[in-house]
Amino acid sequence: MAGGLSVAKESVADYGGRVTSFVVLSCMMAAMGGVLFGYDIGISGGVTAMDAFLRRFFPDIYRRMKGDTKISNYCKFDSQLLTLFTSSLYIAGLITSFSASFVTKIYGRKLCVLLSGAIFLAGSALGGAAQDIYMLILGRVLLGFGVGFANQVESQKPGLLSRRWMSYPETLRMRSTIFNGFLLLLLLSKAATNGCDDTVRPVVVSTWPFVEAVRAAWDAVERGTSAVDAVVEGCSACEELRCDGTVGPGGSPDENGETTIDALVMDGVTMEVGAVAAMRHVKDGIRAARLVMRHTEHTLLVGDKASAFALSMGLPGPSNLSSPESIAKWKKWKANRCQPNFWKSVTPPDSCGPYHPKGTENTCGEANLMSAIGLSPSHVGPHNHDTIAMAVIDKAGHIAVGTSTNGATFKIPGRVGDGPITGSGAYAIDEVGACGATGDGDIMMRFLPCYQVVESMRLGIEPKAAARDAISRIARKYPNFVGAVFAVNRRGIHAGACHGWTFQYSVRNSVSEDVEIFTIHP
Ligand code: SD4
Repeated sequence: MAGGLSVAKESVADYGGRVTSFVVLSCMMAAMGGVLFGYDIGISGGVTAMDAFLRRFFPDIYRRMKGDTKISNYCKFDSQLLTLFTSSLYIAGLITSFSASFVTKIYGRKLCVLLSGAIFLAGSALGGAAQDIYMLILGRVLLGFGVGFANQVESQKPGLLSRRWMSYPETLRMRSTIFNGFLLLLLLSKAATNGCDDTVRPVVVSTWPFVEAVRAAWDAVERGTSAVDAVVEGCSACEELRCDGTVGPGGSPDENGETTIDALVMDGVTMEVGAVAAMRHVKDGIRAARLVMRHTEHTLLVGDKASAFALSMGLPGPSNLSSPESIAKWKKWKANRCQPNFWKSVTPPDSCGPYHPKGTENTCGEANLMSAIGLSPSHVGPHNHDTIAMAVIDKAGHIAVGTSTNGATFKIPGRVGDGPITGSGAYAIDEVGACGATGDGDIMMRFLPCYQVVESMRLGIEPKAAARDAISRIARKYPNFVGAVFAVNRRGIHAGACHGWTFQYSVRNSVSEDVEIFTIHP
């Protein structure tokens, strides 16, 4: 790039003038042209790290980037096409610069400047309208031609040009004009880039490959439904489908063979939460949670009282939540002397209960205890489960989360997992983003991992680092725990982290054609 303050002797002689402030300013403006290159380096680097760009033009790299946390970034971006995209501008600029001086000498400066400007604009237009990567590359090649040519035109000796085409002051004015124009374009494009909002919305994110549940939420949010209602639609679909037998009725029998349900819904705008825990005889966990949120001042209702509330508010039931599979599973477990189970430091250590703290006598059988506190042993209730935790960002940008699960298999009756615990099973704040969790809820709820994730994102930490941080806080204290979280920020950027198992989460958004599954390794 031409520029600087030196004026060739012969030029000064031709002009017979002085180094005026106009000359100095013109040269400074010329020097600013160099910013174009620096800017482009920044732009192409930044663009190739943008989710929306990669999803559209390099879906394979995008999948590698999101899906496999074990592979180094160098390998994820290992693409000759991506390298060609980045370097095409510089190669074109280099090649053009070899010939620009000669062409300018023959055809004149004005024509060449106009031509290079036109080529540059054509390159910009092509890049803006690009439908595929080849149009993008061609656009960048044209940009390179334009910049390379214009720079060399500028570096023609002013004296030589002035002798042939214009007076020296005119060449200076022209130089100034060119670079003012360059600078203006630069500022405009920079402003446009800054203003460029790569927010993706609506977005649905869910734990595990619960594809139908995500589709149900997506259909709802696409119709214009609120984030809260879309979350309820999505989790409810999972309950009905019993998502791979892991959510809703028919799974995770407790020690009595009964399935109970934990569920939560949270509105990231108002921070209202409704949740039910250890709910019996009602299969609509997430709808019961929404009823708690909408029609009570409470946050969490539990057990039989949660069931009574849900039934009184019109949800169907009472139902037997057991399934033939959950009963068979439970019988097998009983036949295996109730092993494994969730007891510790009790006697008997390796057979069915009743259990007592180690070192104390068995003074009261289970049946006696139950009748003493006025309860009958639970009916067999089926259900095995995992957790669906789901986040939705709706068209208005509002965020909601929900969970539904039938907890841990062979749990001690009365146990509540992390699913209905705000900040543990899920959490959302409109201005920041959301998180959903799955895994060993007994341990995870001690750390409120989703609260941690969202608060980290509030401090500016990217979703991936926030998710990893929350998981590693748990792993430091419980190296053998099994669990995972997903994080999604308000712009729709998502990530996952896990420990002790391979985790998958599902995403549907406005730039994907269907639900995408992302795999995260511990
Ligand atoms: C729970 N977190 O109740 C649930 C279970 C789960 O994958 O998510 N399993 O502890």
